[in-house]
Amino acid sequence: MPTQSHYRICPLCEATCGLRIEADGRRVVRVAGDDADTFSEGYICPKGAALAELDADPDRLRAPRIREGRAFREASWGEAFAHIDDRLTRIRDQHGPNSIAIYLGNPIVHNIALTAYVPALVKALGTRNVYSASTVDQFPKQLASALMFGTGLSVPIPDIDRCHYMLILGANPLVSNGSMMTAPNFPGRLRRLRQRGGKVVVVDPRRTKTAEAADEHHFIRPGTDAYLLFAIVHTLFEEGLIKPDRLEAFTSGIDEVRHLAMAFSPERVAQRCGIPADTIRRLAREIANALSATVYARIGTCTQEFGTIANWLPDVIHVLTGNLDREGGAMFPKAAIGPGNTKGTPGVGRGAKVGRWKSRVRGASEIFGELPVACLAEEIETAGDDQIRALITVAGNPVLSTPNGARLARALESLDFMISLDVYVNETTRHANVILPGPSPFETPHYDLAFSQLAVRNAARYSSPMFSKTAEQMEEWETILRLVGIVSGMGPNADTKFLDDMVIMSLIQRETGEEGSSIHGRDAEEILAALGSRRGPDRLLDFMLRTGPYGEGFGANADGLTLEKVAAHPHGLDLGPMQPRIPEVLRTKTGKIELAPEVIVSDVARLAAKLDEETNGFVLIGRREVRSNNSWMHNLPMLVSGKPRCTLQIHPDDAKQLQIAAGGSARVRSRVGEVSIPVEITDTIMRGTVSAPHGWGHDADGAAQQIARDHAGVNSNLLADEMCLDVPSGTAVLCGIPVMIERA
Ligand SMILES: Nc1nc2c(c(=O)[nH]1)N[C@H]1C(S)=C(S)[C@@H](COP(=O)(O)OP(=O)(O)OC[C@H]3O[C@@H](n4cnc5c(=O)[nH]c(N)nc54)[C@H](O)[C@@H]3O)O[C@H]1N2
Ligand SMILES: Nc1nc2c(c(=O)[nH]1)N[C@H]1C(S)=C(S)[C@@H](COP(=O)(O)OP(=O)(O)OC[C@H]3O[C@@H](n4cnc5c(=O)[nH]c(N)nc54)[C@H](O)[C@@H]3O)O[C@H]1N2
Ligand code: SF4
Ligand SMILES: [Mo]
Repeated sequence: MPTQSHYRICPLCEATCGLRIEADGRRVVRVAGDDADTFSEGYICPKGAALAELDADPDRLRAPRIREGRAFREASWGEAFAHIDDRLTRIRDQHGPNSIAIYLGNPIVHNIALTAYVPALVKALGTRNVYSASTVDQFPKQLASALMFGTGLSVPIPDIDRCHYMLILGANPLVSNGSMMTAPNFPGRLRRLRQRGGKVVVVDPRRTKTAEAADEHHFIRPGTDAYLLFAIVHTLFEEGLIKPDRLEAFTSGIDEVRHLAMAFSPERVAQRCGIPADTIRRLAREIANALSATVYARIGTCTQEFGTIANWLPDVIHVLTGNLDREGGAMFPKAAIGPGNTKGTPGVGRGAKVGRWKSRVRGASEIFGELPVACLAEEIETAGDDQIRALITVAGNPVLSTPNGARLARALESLDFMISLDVYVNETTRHANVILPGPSPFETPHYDLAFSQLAVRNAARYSSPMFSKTAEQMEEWETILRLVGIVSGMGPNADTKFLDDMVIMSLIQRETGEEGSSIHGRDAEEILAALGSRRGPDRLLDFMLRTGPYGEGFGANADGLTLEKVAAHPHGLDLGPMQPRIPEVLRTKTGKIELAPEVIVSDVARLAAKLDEETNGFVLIGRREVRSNNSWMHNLPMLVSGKPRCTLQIHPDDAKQLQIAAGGSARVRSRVGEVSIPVEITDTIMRGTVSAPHGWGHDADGAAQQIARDHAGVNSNLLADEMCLDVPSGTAVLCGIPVMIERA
């Protein structure tokens, strides 16, 4: 029988590759890159190809589970929601809204049902205990962007397709396929950059695959990027290389930055970073003199002690060298689904508000409505008003992905009640009382709401479901709305159609009330009627596309986009390269680029105080592997075959000194934990630094992923210290953890 081809966007990582999926009835026989995709050019990685195994995985949950003792039994949806209603309502009535916490995991942003509906659940909960993977990930970048440009998604993106110089710090896009920079086929784009005479420089404590494909690589001591970047800024001022050009009129704080940078000359920071002063000066000159240049800093620079400063300075450099908002530099995308920086009055806005409340136990600052996930365990453990008694996890595995996983696992055991929306029984969800699974990615619509706002090229791409879900399954937006019903006091069987209408109506009303919107002043009921019979995420997408910057505007612009138009392009609708957007893109209160925001400026003292700190002993950093996706795809045979990947990389000289031989194991200890892990001796890592990937440690009792258990590895986050944060963003320090190492 001939197979049928389906075209879909891969929902696994930020690259958003177009896939061609061959299916024989309900069975997927092959997943390949879609050569006709306007954005990804046929590129695919092994994880995309493994989607077929994910779809077929017998361990993937298809119906709810309720825990009885240590074991789970399958349950009907009705029973699961009745159980949740009974327990959750009681906890909320007795202890108030803050007693229920929610943790939001990474796949939410890759799943349109969750992206679009989780905010309604967070709002209905009305809790201050909101946690997410963002505080073990990108919040430093988003905080810096929000303070400088006015919204957390106003992130300048490397214009990799046109740039002539790229400095990459703390990222390995040849393996990770890029993050906070949606650039499918990154290897091809990097190759073309070099073919047109451009230069690529990588700064990383490891000589990564990206470093090997670059023109130049420099080892850097973990956690010291802020010093290096400040020294580059210092050099720009000292050597008269400042030329913000047209940006000057739109920027405030240049003098303050000059003043701050004085303390960080290349000569002063060289020792601390492990990079010679003349190299730092040369990098500064190269950036300033390149035809166009971009500085791209990612997770290795975020999850470190000075993450916010290290993610602010690249944009400072962009502004000072005239590379912000110019072709080939770092530019602002304009997504088809309207980001905050296309809403309201062009050029001015409300700016960023952070620190509106503090965590109860440690007093850590609120950021973007959340508290640092590193605080979660103590908020569960510590008695008192507003102690967390119940937790909802949505698409997350914080026991493996957040610091001091052992403490968090103990805390989860002590909860009165826990619900997990997840497709596996894993190291976290095994603690849940109820697990509510979502359908397979092949059974859901897809649109990259978040990543089209971070993409190196503007595009709109929609995938309709390939298969219908089975009767025993529930679409995740309906699951979320049932939970909204429960926490809103409507009981376990709330009418999801009614709640869905409320969700869309609140969006419509916000838009009709917004000056500058294409439907400003229109009647909300009329707009609702015009949306027709679609429901769920599809209706929200249609509405957001129509009111977005390319939208049809409900009659305002007949040629504009609707969901129907986008869906008619299964290989994607290209909307062209990024265009200059300053000043229109700005949403700061002053209408200026805030080059020296107070929140960041006040953190520079903390950085300066540690400049001369003694650095001896080992530090641990992370890494990603091509065949791995954080913690959750280790149950797929294609991805775990071959040699073990959960190893501790160590330099040959260090191994020799510790008398650890190839094939041996090391015992690694930190302030909070200890693990034994097989070593991999390699000169691709700098001396004094060791690296272990996160997301492993699949041998916990009760976790039901048979293949992952056979390739368990160890949880590197047993070593990460929950007390060490990048202070402004509340982001955990996962790179540069002090450790002691001995032969096991
Ligand atoms: N294959 C695969 N791809 C993925 C994922 C995955 O798990 N596997 N996860 C996805 C997710 S959620 C994300 S957020 C992205 C992340 O994407 P990337 O940011 O590209 O992440 P990594 O590949 O971990 O690269 C981080 C690099 O930082 C380096 N590093 C560590 N400490 C420091 C430091 O102090 N300074 C500097 N300069 N470098 C440092 C590490 O050696 C490493 O090479 O990847 C996504 N893509
Ligand atoms: N040491 C160290 N720790 C790190 C990092 C690091 O570099 N070093 N990186 C951090 C980063 S960048 C990230 S993003 C986090 C990730 O941290 P988390 O988001 O907490 O963990 P994931 O491993 O992504 O787990 C995702 C969960 O979602 C489930 N899932 C997948 N698809 C769906 C779906 O469609 N619906 C539902 N309901 N569930 C689904 C999976 O089964 C899995 O349990 O880890 C962080 N932790
Ligand atoms: S690079 Fe990312 S989006 Fe592309 S196929 Fe691999 S996992 Fe999917
Ligand atoms: Mo991430």
